[in-house]
Amino acid sequence: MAQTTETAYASHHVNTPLSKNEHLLKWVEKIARLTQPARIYWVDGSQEEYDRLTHEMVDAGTLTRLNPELWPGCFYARSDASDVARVEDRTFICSLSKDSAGPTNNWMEPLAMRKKLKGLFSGCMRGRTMYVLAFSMGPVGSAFSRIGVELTDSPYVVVSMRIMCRIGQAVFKEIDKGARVVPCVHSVGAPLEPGHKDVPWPCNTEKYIVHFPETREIWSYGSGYGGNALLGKKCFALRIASNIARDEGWMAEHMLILGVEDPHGEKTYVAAAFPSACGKTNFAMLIPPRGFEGWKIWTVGDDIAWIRPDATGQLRAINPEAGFFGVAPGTSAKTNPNAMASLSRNTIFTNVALTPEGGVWWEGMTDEPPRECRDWQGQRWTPEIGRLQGRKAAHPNARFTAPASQCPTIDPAWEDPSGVPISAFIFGGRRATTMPLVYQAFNWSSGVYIGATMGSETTAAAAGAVGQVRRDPMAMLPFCGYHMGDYFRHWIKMQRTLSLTPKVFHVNWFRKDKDGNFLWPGFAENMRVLKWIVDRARGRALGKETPIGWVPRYEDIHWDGLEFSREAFAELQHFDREKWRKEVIGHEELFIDLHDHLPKELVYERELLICRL
Ligand code: SAT
Ligand code: MN
Repeated sequence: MAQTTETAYASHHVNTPLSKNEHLLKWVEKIARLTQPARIYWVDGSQEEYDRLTHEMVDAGTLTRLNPELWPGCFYARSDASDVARVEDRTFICSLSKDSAGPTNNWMEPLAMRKKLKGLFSGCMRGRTMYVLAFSMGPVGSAFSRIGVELTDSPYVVVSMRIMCRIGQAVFKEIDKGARVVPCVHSVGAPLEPGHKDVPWPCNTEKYIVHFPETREIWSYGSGYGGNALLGKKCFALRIASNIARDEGWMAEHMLILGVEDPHGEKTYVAAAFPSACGKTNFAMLIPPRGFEGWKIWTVGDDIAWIRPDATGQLRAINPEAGFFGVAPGTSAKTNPNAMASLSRNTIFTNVALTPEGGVWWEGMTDEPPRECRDWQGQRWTPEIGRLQGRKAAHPNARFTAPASQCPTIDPAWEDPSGVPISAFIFGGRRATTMPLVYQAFNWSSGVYIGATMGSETTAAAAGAVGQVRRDPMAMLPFCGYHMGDYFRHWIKMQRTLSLTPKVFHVNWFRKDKDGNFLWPGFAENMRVLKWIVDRARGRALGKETPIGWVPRYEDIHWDGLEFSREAFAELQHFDREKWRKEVIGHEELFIDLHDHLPKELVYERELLICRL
């Protein structure tokens, strides 16, 4: 009987399909029969279409147009209070065997999950439009790039994806030429019954973010926010792409990419992995401080890197994205002027505060808060209310969605289809103790060990407790789409395909003294660390050997323009044997979980580290 109702159902086609690909057309029909949207619309990606969709969302109350004098082309959205971050405990890797997903991923047997999804998605788009959104991760036509089609009932997702990746006509053309497609189905899980009024941010308390790595499929239900819903980002470019990359011999990493240009015009590119909300965007857009006249940082990407060896064995990286989905709180003209310029127009803000002039504000944006505003939940907020009730105006995971092309330091090669050459990898976490400002791995396998055992304090980017140190290997704990032990093995193996091995570093901008004050000023001053890294990568700076790796001596850092004493530097770099013993025990806990897939190189590295301690 269910069969009859499904087949009897017909959605109204708003426009003619933009692709002739039979598989795609059939799949769209199939998902429409399952989800029963009122309308099907093929997204062409044009400006007119964007204008129309945003206009409709303003009418529906999902978006507020910001004051065009102050914020040209900008919109503001408030999410449901229950839908504000990625939901890691609702994220699943449904590989055929549980062992392929490994102990760090939630797993469910694929058939059982498909049954579950069938129930959830049955009729879930009723009353809504299903958008057929083709997107390319990476420049359209690049050999690096990969294509997906997201079927979604959220126009907010459509307009956000238009900023975050390449979408529409040009991508359908690639599909018609025969490009492989990763099918992605997304629903906010809130069917609209006839006569019912919609809410500004439809979503469902039940959430499922599901990946089928073998068949390269993504199904997302119940959330409209960020990485849960913009499926090109974490779901495709990291969880599914990490599987593709392992099979094809490349790497999909949670890394920013930047280029350092020295006063002679020589450019060195590095890729850096920090967990969500640990300053990747700030680092990627760094402006060199006083004392670094003639130096320049170029931004290639702020979140994801796809990296592969070229024909000569040199690693090259692209940024598969086309926009920044950055954390708003803490972003200011002081901390990140390039981000502020990037988000000054054509940007969608979510869960920041709305000022009476029709502008946006968030904690840390200005020294002086606005006298009055509406907070991220639409409540009246004043600095006094904030103080008395301990309420923030912006949600800590409030975001801006801004076109990368608007970044003043965007690298001229950021869309180069063959990517940029990578000379160094940097790993970093948010650590109050133990970890020095910077150290360099002895070699590739000790570098992989450092990345694999990385720890960081949790942030508001994921739902759950904030501020606890957890192991976050390569900043990929929430994003690796297969067994973490196999992922380490893949890292180890990558070196065999290279003629030039990138140098590996670990940084920590967040070390504190015993009174809880940060020991390092961070932000632009991180340039000093970056210069040492580049100099080391090019084999022209000295360092000192320690049990954990190579460290700069005080005189190896370029201090012009900053007063920073030898003593302060010594405290920042201090190697505390007791703390490191505890640290290594922390590594062991992760390794116990992964033991039967752990490459022996990492076991040996751990032994060597213990011997040196
Ligand atoms: O996953 S999101 O895209 O929502 C942001 C992040 O956690 O890095
Ligand atoms: Mn991220």
